[in-house]
Amino acid sequence: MFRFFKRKPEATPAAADPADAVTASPAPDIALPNWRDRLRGSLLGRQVSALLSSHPRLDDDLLDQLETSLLSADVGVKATSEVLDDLRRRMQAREFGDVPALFKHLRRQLVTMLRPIEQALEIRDGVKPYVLLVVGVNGAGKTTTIGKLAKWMKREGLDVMLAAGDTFRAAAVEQLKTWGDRNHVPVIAQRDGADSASVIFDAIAAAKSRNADVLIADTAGRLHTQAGLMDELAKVKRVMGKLDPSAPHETLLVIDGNTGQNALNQARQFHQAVGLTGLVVTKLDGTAKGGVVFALAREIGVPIRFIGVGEGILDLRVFDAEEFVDGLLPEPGNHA
Ligand SMILES: Nc1nc2c(ncn2[C@@H]2O[C@H](COP(=O)(O)OP(=O)(O)OP(=O)(O)O)[C@@H](O)[C@H]2O)c(=O)[nH]1
Ligand SMILES: [Mg+2]
Repeated sequence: MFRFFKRKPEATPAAADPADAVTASPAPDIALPNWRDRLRGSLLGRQVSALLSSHPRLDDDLLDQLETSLLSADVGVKATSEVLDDLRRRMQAREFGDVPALFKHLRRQLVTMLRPIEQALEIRDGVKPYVLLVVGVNGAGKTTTIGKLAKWMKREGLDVMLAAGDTFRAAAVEQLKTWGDRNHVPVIAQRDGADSASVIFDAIAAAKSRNADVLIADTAGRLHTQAGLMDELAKVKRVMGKLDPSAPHETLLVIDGNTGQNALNQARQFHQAVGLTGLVVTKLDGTAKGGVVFALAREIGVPIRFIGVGEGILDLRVFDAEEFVDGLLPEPGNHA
């Protein structure tokens, strides 16, 4: 009855199709050889791992430095103080024999914090088309994420269509069409400057008549503080509901992992405006700090469906709490 978009990583990459040639990494349902390295390169990963190897003694100084690392990597005050209070208490009770034991516990704490928001996207079989509305601030990675998702869904055997709901930025329609071409999926678009709600309405109608499984709607980037533009999103949702009262079935907020604590404000405002059902945190590769995922888990509570770990069509991972912490902070003794 349900289709879960979560798979165990497989050992062997599947045969590449020509579109894959543009990226260096294998598909999201396959273990990326380097995606953990990309996470580990984050500020949180680097600082905490360095602390582990440089600080031999269990003392207050270690905890102070850990606290600074967590805060500077965007873990946020709430999540950081919870972690530190617990570690301090356990250290005083002499629960840890050495520094690696403390770090092992830290990893467990972090996984526990992320567990509640680890919920894979489900595409219900009986719902056709299953409509995803993708929203977020400018440049967060919405259109790229849609391209990656379309790729993935196609691999799962789903019939996918895209709606070019970003009618604001001149090149936006072309950008989505490029992703459509690479994935061999149709893109429903109108002229520049058309009304976003009407494009998406037409696209749902087209997806219904073609009996498509999934429709993913792109939208223009907007600041969460721009009330008029946030109202426009609410209108998009209302108009979608006219064709299918249960649509959108998933409202995804795409957040740039480098946004810092502002990510919390974005999530709150978008949630209030359109009722989010899932998050995608992008750009966790490269220079990301990495900690914002914990702040989102602790303070927003909306499931993180996917993480983006690169610009390529295949650089998307289903969010998995254990896998994420593993990637970020390799187990003591497991430092590559
Ligand atoms: N490194 C990295 N770059 C990413 C990732 N996701 C997206 N990008 C890049 O971020 C930039 C913006 O991506 P878009 O997909 O155009 O962002 P958008 O939210 O659609 O932007 P607007 O439509 O202008 O609001 C592009 O250069 C993407 O290649 C990611 O996971 N990692
Ligand atoms: Mg875009």
